[in-house]
Amino acid sequence: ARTIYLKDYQAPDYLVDHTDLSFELDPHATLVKSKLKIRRNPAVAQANETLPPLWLDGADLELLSVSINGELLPAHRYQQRAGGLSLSTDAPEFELEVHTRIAPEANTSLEGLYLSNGMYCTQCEAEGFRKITFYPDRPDVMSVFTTTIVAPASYPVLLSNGNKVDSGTTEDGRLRVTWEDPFAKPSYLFALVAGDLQHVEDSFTTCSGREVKLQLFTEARNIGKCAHAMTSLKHSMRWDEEVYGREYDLDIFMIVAVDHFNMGAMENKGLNIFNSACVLASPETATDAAFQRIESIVAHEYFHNWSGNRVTCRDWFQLSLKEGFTVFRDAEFSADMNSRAVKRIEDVTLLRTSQFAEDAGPMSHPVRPDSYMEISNFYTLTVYEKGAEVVRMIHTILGPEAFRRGSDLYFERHDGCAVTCEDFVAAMEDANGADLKQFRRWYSQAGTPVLDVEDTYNEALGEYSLTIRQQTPETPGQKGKLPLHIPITVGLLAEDGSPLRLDDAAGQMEVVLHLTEASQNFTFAGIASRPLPSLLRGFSAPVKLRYDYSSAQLQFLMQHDTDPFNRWDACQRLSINSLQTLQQQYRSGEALQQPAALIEGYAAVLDDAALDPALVAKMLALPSAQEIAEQGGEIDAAAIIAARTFARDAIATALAERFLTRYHALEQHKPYSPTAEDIAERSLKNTCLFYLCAAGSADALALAKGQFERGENMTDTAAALAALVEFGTETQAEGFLQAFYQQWQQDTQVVETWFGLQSGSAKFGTLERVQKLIAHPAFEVKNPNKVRAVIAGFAMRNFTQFHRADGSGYTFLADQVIALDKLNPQIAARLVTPLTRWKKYRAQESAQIHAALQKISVSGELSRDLYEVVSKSLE
Ligand code: B3K
Ligand code: ZN
Repeated sequence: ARTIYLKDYQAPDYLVDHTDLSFELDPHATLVKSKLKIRRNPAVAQANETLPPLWLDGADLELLSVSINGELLPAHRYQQRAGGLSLSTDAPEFELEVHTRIAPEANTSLEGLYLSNGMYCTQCEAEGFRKITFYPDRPDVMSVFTTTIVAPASYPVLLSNGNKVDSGTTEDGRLRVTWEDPFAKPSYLFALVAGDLQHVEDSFTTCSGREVKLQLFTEARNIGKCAHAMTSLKHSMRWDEEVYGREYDLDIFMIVAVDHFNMGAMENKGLNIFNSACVLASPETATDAAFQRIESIVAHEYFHNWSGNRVTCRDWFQLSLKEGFTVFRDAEFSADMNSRAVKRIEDVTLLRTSQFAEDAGPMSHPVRPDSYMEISNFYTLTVYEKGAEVVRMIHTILGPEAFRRGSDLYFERHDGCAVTCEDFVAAMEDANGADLKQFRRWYSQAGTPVLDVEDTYNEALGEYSLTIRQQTPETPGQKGKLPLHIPITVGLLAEDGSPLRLDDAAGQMEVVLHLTEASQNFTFAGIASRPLPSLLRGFSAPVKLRYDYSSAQLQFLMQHDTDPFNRWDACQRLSINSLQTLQQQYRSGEALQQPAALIEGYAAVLDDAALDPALVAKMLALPSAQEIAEQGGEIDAAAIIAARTFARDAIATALAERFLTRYHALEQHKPYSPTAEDIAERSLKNTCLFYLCAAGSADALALAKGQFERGENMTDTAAALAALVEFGTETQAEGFLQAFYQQWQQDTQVVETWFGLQSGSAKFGTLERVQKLIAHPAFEVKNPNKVRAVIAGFAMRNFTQFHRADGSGYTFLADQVIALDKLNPQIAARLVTPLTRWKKYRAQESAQIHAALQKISVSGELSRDLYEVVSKSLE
């Protein structure tokens, strides 16, 4: 496969001013007619030049005809090549008409035009439009689109971008609708939907008083699950006006839910398409986590209307321009709507667990990659989550008002344009006279920086100093890393736990230190006694920070830090330290010792009545096995599992009474509501239930059984079921799972939850069971949600069973990936991720994982997606 480089970027030879599409829908033979008004790009044209050929991307298309200015083009004027069509032109401006035929029914890649439960839908980002028609399928070609859809009467809802301008019936009785999108857009934002759909409708009055119609379309059976997404949409629209001054621009905004979708959702102009799992919810069928995910994804896609659509990317290397910024925007939105600390904790956990692993693995790449084989492989945690951290650091460095000035300038300068990450940073600088020269390295340098912090206190001078060193490890293709500009938010705690006023920060309680050198000293004056530092508050930079805290100091921070994030983080450090000690004991064959400091810390957290229950629940959750594995050193799966299980059971036994008291105190006697407060209570209550069941008493299992049977809402039901599956007998587990399935088998989303509960269970989710799930009638290999629930549930969320010593989990995953690659390359390339980390494991596992990867590599011809990941991982 060919590698594409950022350094080779060239502006397009031709522009498309207008795109007129017409579709005659048919599962096997959809006719697509495209009329393009094309003109030579003046930015690259030379005087008296010979016109270059026009290149149109195309894949899996049957070409029927090509005409220019109404005349059929003779065959010698164009050449069909792998990947597209090249045609010679004799004028700098012309109208091109291309007719093609496609087969949506046969499209299992879920890219381009495809069918989901019989409804037509599209996914064009990044390069799916070329599976619909021949086109300059690159984001720097922006065009106004008109779309006509013709379909049988059994498809009464026909949607595309923009405003509906015409509709009628054809002579042969088919329905015909025409849509016009007045905003020029790249082809990746095109969308079409056709189906027998119901919708709910609402409206939103914008800040300038315009009325926008809001519609959410689903299959009839799901019509009762739209309310939460609609509320989330209205909140997002208001928030973007208030926080960023961004108003919606069309008269209508539509969302469609589809069951078969590779990602979470897609921000097509005026017509967002969502994975049904990321938009549909009711209290009976969706967990709190799903409610919150929906709120944030609805916001994310809506926010793209400005950060992505009005201002888009010049090329796909700039993907983080829209994704990093939009993730930052949606994270701030969720923080404003719910608990800021909890949202931050969740995001940082994802970053530390998965993005750090990506950055330390064979696919490691900068936030703005330099090269790729397949762009679909670069919709990564690095581009999204680390990209959002980079934007957050700019926000921290400049401050909120300056950041807003920067974003205003960015939108004003580049509205209607396709631009680069550099343009974003330049706007932030220019609006504020700021200097982000060194900061730019965050975009080009891969790897997670490691900070080492040491401190000294000079009693005579009343001075406290921090020495901070930074170092970024080498990553594939990048040696000799340069120092980054890293904002480090710091506070100091006095001996009695009170926060110290910092002279250098104008009497504030915290200060942002700007680390720019490889090693730097920061001194605080006027400090009367040795303080305890609270470092990297709010996780002010995406780094690993090392400071040698004692257990006592961590417990002190857990109680006294004024930064809630750092209170949680101190607890995390305490847990990680205890788990590492336990791992050492396991490896040297010693008996595992009671993790006393951890139990003491947890007890204090449970006893602190003033602490937000949401924070308590987060603090009491042991780091996942995956997160423990990320701590560095060789990964010993058996030791991690032994340590974590031992710690869990020790905590469960030692604190059983507290868990029971808290459980009962938190029982809710009110209707379900997805507010932050109620979610917090449920999450702590269910954490207590989980520990109670882990301690193994019959009483605890009876509590879980009661909660399961009451079935008050899916959050509580699923939590009780998870505990019963993990800690009940196998026969009991079977019974409860059976009952649950009987009740919910008609509901796809709940069935996905049911699958995930089993495949992810350390005890129940054995390979044998997972194989049975794959054979279950409700499993669909062509539905990514099902594949994610069962196969990724096992390979990515079931550390215990996946890493079984005989290596069978690895071979199983390899076989699944090989099979899936034939149907859906994007999903196959994502699913293979756990195998790419083989170098990090102990010799035996490492050899087994490597063998599984080899098996894929020699299995036959791989898609470009899978080939890129596998070949880079074997290097
Ligand atoms: N922009 C889409 C991503 C689509 C990627 C497809 N390979 C979703 C989002 O980030 O909003
Ligand atoms: Zn996005």
